[in-house]
Amino acid sequence: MRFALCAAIPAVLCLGFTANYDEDQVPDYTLPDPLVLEDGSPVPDAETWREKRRPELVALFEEHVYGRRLPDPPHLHFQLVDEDPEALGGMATRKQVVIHLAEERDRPAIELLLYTPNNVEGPVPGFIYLAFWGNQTMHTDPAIRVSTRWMRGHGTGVVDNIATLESRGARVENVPVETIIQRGYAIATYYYGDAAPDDHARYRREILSLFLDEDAERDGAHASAIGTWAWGLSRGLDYLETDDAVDHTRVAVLGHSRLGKTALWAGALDERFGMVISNNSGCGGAALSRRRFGERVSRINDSFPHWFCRNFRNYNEREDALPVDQHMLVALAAPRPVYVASATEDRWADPKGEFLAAYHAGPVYQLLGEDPLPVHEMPEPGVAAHGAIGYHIREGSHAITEFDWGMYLDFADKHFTRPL
Ligand code: GTR
Repeated sequence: MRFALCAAIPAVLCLGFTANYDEDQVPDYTLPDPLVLEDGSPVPDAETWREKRRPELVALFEEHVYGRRLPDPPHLHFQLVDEDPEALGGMATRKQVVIHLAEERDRPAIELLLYTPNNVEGPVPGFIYLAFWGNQTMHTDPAIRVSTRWMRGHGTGVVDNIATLESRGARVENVPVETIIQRGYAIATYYYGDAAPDDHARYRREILSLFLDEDAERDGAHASAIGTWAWGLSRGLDYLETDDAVDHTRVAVLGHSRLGKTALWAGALDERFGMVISNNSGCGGAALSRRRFGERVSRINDSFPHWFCRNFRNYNEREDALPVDQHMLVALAAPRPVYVASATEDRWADPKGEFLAAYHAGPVYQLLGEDPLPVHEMPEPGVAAHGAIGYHIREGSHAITEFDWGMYLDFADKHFTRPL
């Protein structure tokens, strides 16, 4: 899926913004060192990383990029609204669970769809994935509840910002459910708009209505939409912790594009996720901001002012002043396996910047005794580079494809089958 017209054309004026796609025009930059504390002293060992540097970095990302994390929910109640032990022709068990977050209120609530394989002894490892236009777009299974939430207008089968029955299966290419099940994994999804509508005027209407008032943005580090979508992923994991079919210690959090940014932030905040996967996440996700290639901080803040906190706007045209860069976000997954994936035509997301963020997270992994990326240069398209940090670049455009999932399943096989 592509939202950015700017991405389609080499260098184009978009909302008065010209993207750079020329590697020679990438400025010189110095990345902040993930292994140097704010007071200038080095991080010599795993304990200093864990006790001092990691919390420092989380706080810096909260203050300057994604906004402060939300507190635990005031109320949490799981309502199983559907269960079919013979779903997908008998290969899987389907459950749909409404995660209630407020007492005596229907909303806010998150609707989780879960398939678990029937032919494998549980509990099984799995993936939790954010859906763009409702769980019903992920598969043609007619029992999937159709989202009734507000959604952005350009999805197939979305009329007047509401999903219609036409949207069933409209995004089947995003998640190869049968393949995932056949390989012995569970797959859970929720519609990100359950947590926060993806619209500046509306994003506070669901979960944030529990925590923020209308003046919230006076606080430069107010909770953002990305932070709220990430919080919702953690509530999904709260449910998975209660489901015996799933091994909740081996759940990979995975998202594409804006939801790839979200997956990285969710994995940074919530260390219960056993693996973190970012697909084509670009600016504000895996791509290094300081490269100023493709989409930039100023452009993303102008186009999507609710995605990040207000303080992030202080770095429009001033990327070098950021106290962090995105390799540090990748490093916050450590020592858990983390994966960054790019696509050759997705220059808006800066594939090289995504690769370099994965690469420069390496020293943190090494400090913690884990393998960094096994390569020093970007691999050829289609070739896997899988240490505890994984990377691939695939031929093609901005999307999550069966090929990407094949790589993620291989990576999960490699890491989730290791003795814990
Ligand atoms: C674009 C945005 C990107 C990316 C993408 C998406 O419009 O500029 O940062 O997140 O949307 O989410 O598909």
